[in-house]
Formats: sequence, C-alpha cells, structure tokens
Amino acid sequence: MGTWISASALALCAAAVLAPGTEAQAKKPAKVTKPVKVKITSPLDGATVTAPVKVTLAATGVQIVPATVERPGTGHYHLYVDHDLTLIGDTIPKGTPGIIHLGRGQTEFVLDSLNPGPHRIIAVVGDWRHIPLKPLVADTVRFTVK
Ligand SMILES: [Cu+2]
Repeated sequence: MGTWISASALALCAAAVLAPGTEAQAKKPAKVTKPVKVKITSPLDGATVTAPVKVTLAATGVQIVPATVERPGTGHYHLYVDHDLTLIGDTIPKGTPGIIHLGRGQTEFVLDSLNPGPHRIIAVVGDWRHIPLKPLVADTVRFTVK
C-alpha cells in the first residue's frame, strides 16, 4: 500500500513538472532563454570601406520577419544611417532620410549614396508596429568610406 501511494505521488509530480511545456522544452536545462541581440556583421566597427557599402545583420533570440507578420518574438531591422535614434517608445518614422525600414524581413541592405568620410550605422529591431523592442535591441558601427 505504501509503495502504491509513493508511485502515484511520483506520477503526479512528473505530470506537474511536464505540464507547462512540451517534452522538448522539458529536456533543456531550466531558465535558458536566448538573449535577444542584433549584430551588424558588416561593415566592421572601425573599418575603412569603399562605396557602395553592404550592411549585413544577424539576430539571435528574435525571428526576423516581414513587417506584415504580427507575432510576438518577431521583428524587422531598421537602420539609422548617420541619424540619431528616435524615441524608444515611439513608432520609427517612415520616409525620413537616414532611417531605413527593412520591412520585407531583409537581412542586408546596400547603401549606395554614402559620401567619403566617417559614418555611423545603428541597427534596431522593431516589431510590426515599427516600435523598437523593449529592452532595446540595437548595435552600432562606425566606419569610414574611402
Ligand atoms: Cu519598421
């Protein structure tokens, strides 16, 4: 009798542990969430490059999708080219020189009109409303066009 109760209690316990997630999630160590990050993989910070400048981006912990996808955990890239960040809680403006929405879910963009000299790019991941993710997911590079 004591054995029967014990086995039953174990089964209940296991069910409770597995209930919130799938089996796959249950196999992972607890509390492992990928940090949400964006990186400008090219040009490199401090680099000297020739125009046109191809900007390439990589993200972890967030799925890069077209702006038409309204789903948590997704977003699209925005490039601030020689432009300061806009307010973090606000919609990222469209049609503003120096602010580019990669609204089709692109992971690269060619800047073909940069003049020779120093430049700065800030990449920001925003959601389908074009509002930056919170906390802010951004990366900055400074480079020089020959
Ligand atoms: Cu946008």
